[in-house]
This record gives sequence, C-alpha cells and structure tokens, in this order.
Amino acid sequence: MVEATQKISLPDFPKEIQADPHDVPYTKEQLLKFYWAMRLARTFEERLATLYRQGKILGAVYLGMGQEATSVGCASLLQKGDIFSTVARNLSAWFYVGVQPEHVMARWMGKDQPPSHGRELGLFLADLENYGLAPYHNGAMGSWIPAGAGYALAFKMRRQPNIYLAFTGDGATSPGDFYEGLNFASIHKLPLVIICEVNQFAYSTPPEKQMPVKNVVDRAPAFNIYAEMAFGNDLFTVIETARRGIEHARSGKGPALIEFKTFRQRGHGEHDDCSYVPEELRTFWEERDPLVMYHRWLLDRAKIAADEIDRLDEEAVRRVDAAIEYAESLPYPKPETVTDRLFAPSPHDPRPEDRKNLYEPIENPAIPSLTATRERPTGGGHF
Ligand SMILES: Cc1ncc(C[n+]2csc(CCOP(=O)(O)OP(=O)(O)O)c2C)c(N)n1
Ligand SMILES: [Mg+2]
Repeated sequence: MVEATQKISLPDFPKEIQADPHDVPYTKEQLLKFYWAMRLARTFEERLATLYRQGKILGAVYLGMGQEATSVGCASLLQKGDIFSTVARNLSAWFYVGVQPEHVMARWMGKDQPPSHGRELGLFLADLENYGLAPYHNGAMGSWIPAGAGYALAFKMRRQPNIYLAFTGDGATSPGDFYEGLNFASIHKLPLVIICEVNQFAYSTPPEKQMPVKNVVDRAPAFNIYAEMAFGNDLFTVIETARRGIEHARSGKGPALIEFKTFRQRGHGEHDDCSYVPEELRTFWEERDPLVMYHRWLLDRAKIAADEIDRLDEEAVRRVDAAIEYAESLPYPKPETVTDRLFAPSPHDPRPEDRKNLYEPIENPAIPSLTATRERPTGGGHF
C-alpha cells in the first residue's frame, strides 16, 4: 500500500479537452451520442452503488466511474464483425454499442433473464450474437488476452477484416497470460488490440509495486509490437490514439498495445473503502473527471445548448429508474434449474430413467439454494 504521506509524482495532463471543435469530424448527434453513453453509465453506476448498500444486489459490485472516456472512445471505433471483451470498468462501452440498462440491471440483481439466467452478474456481459461482445472466458486476470488472440487468429484464417479488442487493467499485464497471448499474436501478426487502462491500482496495489517498468508500453518491445500511450480522460485523445492502433491491427500488421492513463474513482469493488488512495492523487484525477471535462467542452467549446445536455441528464435518470423497476419485477431463476446450460450432453450421461437411482437426495445441502438469498442482507463473495 502507498502511505498517504508518501510524495507522489503526478503527470502533466491538462484539465480541459484539447481538441478544437472545428477539427473534430463529428455531427452534433454523434457528439451527444458519446455524451449519452458516458452519462448513462455514470448515473447507472451511482444508483448501483446505492442498491448494493441497500442489499438489493447479489454479490459484489465493481464500477468504472472515471474511466468512461476510454470505454466510449474505443467502442466508437468498432466496426461490424469486430469483437470486444470488457472487464469491470467498461459499462459505458456496452451502453455505447446499444446494450439496454434494463438488461444490465436485471443481471446485477441475478434475475432470470437470457443469456445467463442469473448465473453471472453484471460484471461481465457476454452477448456475442447481439453486440459482438465475446463470451466471457473466466475470471483469471489476463485470460482474455490469449483467448482474444484465438479470436484474432480465426479472423485471420477466415480472411475477415475484423479485430478483437480486449479492454484490460494494469494489474492484468503482470500474469503470464499477458505474455503468452501477445507473444503468439505478434508471431502470427494477429489483429488483436489491447486497450490497457492504467487506473492507478490493481486492488490496492499501485503500478510501481507490481511492474518493474514505469509504463505498460515499456513491455511492448518484448513482443516487437505497435504501442502507444496517452491520457485516457480526454475523449478525443482516446479516439485518435486508439484509432491508430486499431488501423494498424486491422491492416494486418499485427497486434497493438494502447495504454491509457486514467483513474478508478471508486474502490476495487464497493466493499473497498479506498483508504490507501493518497488524497493528492485523488484530487489530481477528480479535477480531470472525463465526464465533467467532456460536459464542459460540449458547452463552452462546441456551443451545444445547455438545455439539450440537461435533457440527456434527466433522461438518464429516467432510464435508470425504469431499469430498476424492470429488474425488480423479474423473477429469480428457479432453484431446480441451477445446473441448466452449464454442461453439454455427453454420451456417458446416465439415461433419464436411471438418474434418480444414482444419488440419494441431499437432506441438508451445504450450499443454500437460491431461494435462501432472500434471507441474506448482502450476498456473495468478492474477488
Ligand atoms: C490470475 C488472477 N490473479 C488474481 C486475481 C484477483 N484479481 C481480480 S481483479 C484484480 C486486480 C485487477 O487490477 P487491474 O488489472 O489493474 O484492473 P482494475 O481492477 O484496476 O480495472 C485481481 C488481483 C484474478 N482474478 N486472477
Ligand atoms: Mg488497475
């Protein structure tokens, strides 16, 4: 842990978005679409934090507040057929591509809804068919990098002009999967783009305690790949930086590692009080809140009328209210379906008529059934 009194060095990032509105190639509708995804995610997560404290969420809650510009900027560059995977901090990317808040809220509440039917909460959205989001692999940090290399290999073998974009954290650049995945992707020149959000912590560990190099891009020479680093809270800096990496990968030149410096405004999860975050660091980054910076840029530089933006703010509150109402109205999955869709049929499965004779019913199960969650004020474990 960093001692609160320790002297910290802060980067030289501006408090304002730099782009000149005349140089930005977007219509007003597009500018407001960026804002909407960021705003909706922020409002959603603020409410989610409250719902967690009210015991209405099953399991732990992980939020991406403060990292919305990286998510939205990168998601805006995806093309049809591209696949991306997210970890805990990319809700605004999901909203940008059209995921509905009702759907995400129902997942956090563990309700009986496709595709997971309460099996996996809101942390990892997996919906390949509708949104091009990869089916989530597992919770092992960095596992999405070799898995992403596999998707990218499939694109290459099929001569499909698509990329696999994996959002990842700074902590996830230390486990072995990161090295194996990027090594393989580089050798085969695969269209894999890693967006690494350096949000200053992995749990409570700052980068200097888990990396022998200063920046994640310093790891890139080991793979001989394209790498670039930029400020992650300026939406247009994100878009321009990520665009170069994505074009590199899409044009068949091999993987790209893009590092964005940003800040995790909340704890690792909502169970974490962040007492290890030095005040000076928090203040520095909160003065560079990506949503606030973009809001100011829209008003002051792009001259968007305040009431147009206010309307979106109000609409976000309404959408989140509706999402909560919808999610609360759904049932929990039935306990007897607990193993449904978990196992593929096997030729060695017992015949249905033999099944009941194999095991005695369990009288006092060690793991309470899903119905018992009602008695638990807060659920689940943390990881
Ligand atoms: C291989 C492995 N080791 C440890 C963990 C436990 N774990 C989950 S998230 C996390 C920290 C992730 O930090 P980072 O990659 O920086 O992402 P962030 O949470 O900051 O977005 C750890 C250590 C894990 N899931 N997998
Ligand atoms: Mg991190």
